[in-house]
Amino acid sequence: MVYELPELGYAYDSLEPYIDETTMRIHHDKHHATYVKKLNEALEGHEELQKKPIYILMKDLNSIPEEIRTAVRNHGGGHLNHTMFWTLLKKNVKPTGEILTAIKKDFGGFEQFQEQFKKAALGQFGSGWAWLIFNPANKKLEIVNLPNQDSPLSTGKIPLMCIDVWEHAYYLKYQNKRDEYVDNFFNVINWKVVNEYFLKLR
Ligand code: MN3
Repeated sequence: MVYELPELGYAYDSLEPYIDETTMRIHHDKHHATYVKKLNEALEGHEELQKKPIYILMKDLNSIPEEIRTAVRNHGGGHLNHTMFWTLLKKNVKPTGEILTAIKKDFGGFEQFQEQFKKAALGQFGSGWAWLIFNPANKKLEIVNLPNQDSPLSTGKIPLMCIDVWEHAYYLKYQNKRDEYVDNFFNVINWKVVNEYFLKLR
């Protein structure tokens, strides 16, 4: 095993009632674990690639040999995206710091940001993620949605915050009501951590 499933870092039930314990257990222990397992299988025999952190592989997918590129894109993306996602979750943390200032500046206000983020999360047809990213090209925050396990890093964007809108992320509790899941997700964003990721760009 080269890549490993990271610890969640907090209790599975600590996001209740917004994200339920069973969903967190299955999502982390089964879904994320499977991405890690399949990523490791894909990279068997590719010692040079195994030495690199996963974000480096995702930044430059074209450098991955074609026969394993799709597997790395899917399972490497799954590993990277979920690894970030777990760090972003904590109940009742208010938006704070320079990230809040930048959100207000680039979206016209925090409520406008929330609206646009929700729209991206609901507008992702099928499986995927909505992202708050930093675009190095114009130095602005932007919201994008991407299908499957695609990473913003693969298109030169820096991910700061994200919501998983694969059905496995919410279906047990919310069934078809993705909009309720997204509304409640705003109660579990750890803005302190998002702010730290934003400050690292300086
Ligand atoms: Mn997921």
